[in-house]
Amino acid sequence: MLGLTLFLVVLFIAGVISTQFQRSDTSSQTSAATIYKYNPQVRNFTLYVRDNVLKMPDGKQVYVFGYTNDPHGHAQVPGPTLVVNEGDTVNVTLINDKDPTKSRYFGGDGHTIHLHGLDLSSVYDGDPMTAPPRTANGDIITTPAAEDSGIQPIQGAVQEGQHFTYHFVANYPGTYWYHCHVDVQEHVQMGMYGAFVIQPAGNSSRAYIDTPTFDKQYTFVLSEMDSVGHQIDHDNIYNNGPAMNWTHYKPDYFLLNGKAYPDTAADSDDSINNRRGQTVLVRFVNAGSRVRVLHPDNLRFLVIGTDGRKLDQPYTEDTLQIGPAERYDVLLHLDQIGHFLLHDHIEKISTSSSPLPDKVLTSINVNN
Ligand SMILES: [Cu+2]
Repeated sequence: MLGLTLFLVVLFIAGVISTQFQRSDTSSQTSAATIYKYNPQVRNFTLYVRDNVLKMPDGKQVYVFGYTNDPHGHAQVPGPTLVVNEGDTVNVTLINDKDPTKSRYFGGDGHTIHLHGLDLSSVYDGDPMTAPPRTANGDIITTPAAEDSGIQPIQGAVQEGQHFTYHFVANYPGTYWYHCHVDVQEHVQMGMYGAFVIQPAGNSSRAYIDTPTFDKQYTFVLSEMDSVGHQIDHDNIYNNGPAMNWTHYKPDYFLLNGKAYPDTAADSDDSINNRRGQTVLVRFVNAGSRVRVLHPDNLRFLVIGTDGRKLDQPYTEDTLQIGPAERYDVLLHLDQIGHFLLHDHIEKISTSSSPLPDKVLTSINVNN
């Protein structure tokens, strides 16, 4: 009799718990819908072009030019990560007030911003070959009558003294990137790139509205640099030396967010430092021109999105291949305490100056 009573009590408790789980599920669905009611904002960004000298861990100095949001600062490599929410109206203004490609020998190349993956019209696509004519204020000339009215149309790159605003609505959550589209091989290699992130409307703890939540997110922009090529390019612009032949590009520094290991490990934005049980989102952007094959020691990537779109079927991988210009959104569940390293498994990818070809990009530290 006692056994039967206990059995009935257990059944009753199980029933209550299961009802509560169902209620909890229902309420979480309701709150997700509530959160989704987000009032889109207008987001304005301004980027300038400047130069800089990056210091590598071995002391080598590499000349770069790239974007910055600080008119009084140096180039940031990568450029600032621009973050908006789904549905936002976005204006990105490029002000070319001090072109680092202009010198006593050259008039300057000019620059643009190509928003890779956002599929904008040719007006805002940043390709100087296809951009329609515009006025000195950056207004697009749409009718022949405007040209007849004496306005001198401007085409191609945004030259020194000019500015242009790229305008669009952020339609799809995901990870994108931007880069200059003038003399692409040279300008991108010299540092003109950055990440562009669209978060799902009203939900900054998920990469997409219905993918698992994360505790912290990281944006890891991968690139490489040919330090000799950068010096040749600098000497070409400023000393009228021979031009760099970029088909001879031979990178000797492999970077994550513009830094080589171990400098990445010393920065909390460029290395993963979290507690056991937490989940982190990593948005990988390959802004370089080499395929990368990444492996996080003792951990597995859950790939949930790529190239600005959610995957219908997420998949698990312990080795992730990322081609040039590709982006991958991955979740890493940190289920064991320890110090792990994020490696590249391609043999040639090692910083030439390091004593051993360890191919490490950054560290992952999981604490209690
Ligand atoms: Cu440029």
